Amino acid sequence: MPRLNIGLIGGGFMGRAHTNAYKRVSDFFPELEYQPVLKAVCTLDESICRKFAGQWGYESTETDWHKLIERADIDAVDICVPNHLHKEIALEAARNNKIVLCEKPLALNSSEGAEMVTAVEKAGVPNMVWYNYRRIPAVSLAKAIIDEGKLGSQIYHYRANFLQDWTISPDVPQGGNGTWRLDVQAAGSGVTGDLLAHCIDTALWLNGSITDVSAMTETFVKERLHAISGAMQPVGIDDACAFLCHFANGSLGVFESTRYARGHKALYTFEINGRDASLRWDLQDLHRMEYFDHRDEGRLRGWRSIHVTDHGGGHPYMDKWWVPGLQIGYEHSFVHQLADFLAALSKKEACPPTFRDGLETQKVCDAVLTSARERCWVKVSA
Ligand code: SOE
Repeated sequence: MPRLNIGLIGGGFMGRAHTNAYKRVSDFFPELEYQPVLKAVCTLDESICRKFAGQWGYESTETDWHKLIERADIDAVDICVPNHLHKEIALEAARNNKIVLCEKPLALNSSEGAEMVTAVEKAGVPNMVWYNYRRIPAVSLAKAIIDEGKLGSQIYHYRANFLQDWTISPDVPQGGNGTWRLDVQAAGSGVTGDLLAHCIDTALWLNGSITDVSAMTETFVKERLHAISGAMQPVGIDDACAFLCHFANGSLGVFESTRYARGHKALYTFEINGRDASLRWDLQDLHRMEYFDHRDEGRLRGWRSIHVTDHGGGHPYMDKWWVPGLQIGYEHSFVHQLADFLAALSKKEACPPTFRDGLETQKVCDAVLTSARERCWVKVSA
């Protein structure tokens, strides 16, 4: 079985989620030709790096990502560091002919994203962005249902939310481990790039391209202590963002995201309404897809709650896990995405979302932020 030597850069939450996928994928997808090997992990702090390597089973450590990329025994570079480092690492990895896997969002903005697309495409290296929610079985099922045209000849509405509440306290610092998402230099934006990017990626996949947007953003806490500089600094990220949009298929979109919705930890929901049917999904009930079909007999017509765990019923990915009725979770979405990537690699095919797909999401994020700043409708750049 060919081995695929992984070099992971970053040892945080996403580093763990991806590593779990590398460890699990061959057990549950034994038919895959490529087997990931945890070759090296890289973080700046040597003791953290060693601890991570020991806990997760990486063979070696590096504290300089340039060195990791230059190593001849690394086949794939996985970028799990704050957003402002994605571009530089991806460009160097592509120059060194490595496969490049990048945590979302692809970049700080679409001009950086475009450079990254050029780099991987010029080098001809396989690439993918970790928009993992596509591979939750209920979301993949939604995609199949939509592609079969079951919602009807016209789609009217797409709405999505991603709500959290973890930054309400003004004592949460910006910058540093875990809180770099509040530092505009490291993150590029706030909820737009962190949370709405997920909603946008799923929406583009399920409902096609977005043509123009009208957005508003707010920064509720204006100053925060910076964990690295130790100084109070203005906050440059958006704490909340909502936008309206038009899709190319004629439907209307409404998106909302915030880290100030008290009581919500990670409420990601979407709903699509078509001429004949609607469907909706909720991350906190992630194994269910809700479906309403107006063509059902009137007396029995109503919302169905489909428990997406039955591979006999054709539910995506579920044949890989347990017996029908037993559910899986968040971490499995990464295993599925990796399995799809490895299968595509064997066939020498691209596995979406590629960097090019990630760039489309980035362009919508850019248009959203411009619209909020300029208080007007903005076209998404071609
Ligand atoms: C932020 O809290 C966060 O961890 C995002 O960065 C992830 O992409 C999202 O899946 C969950 O929330």
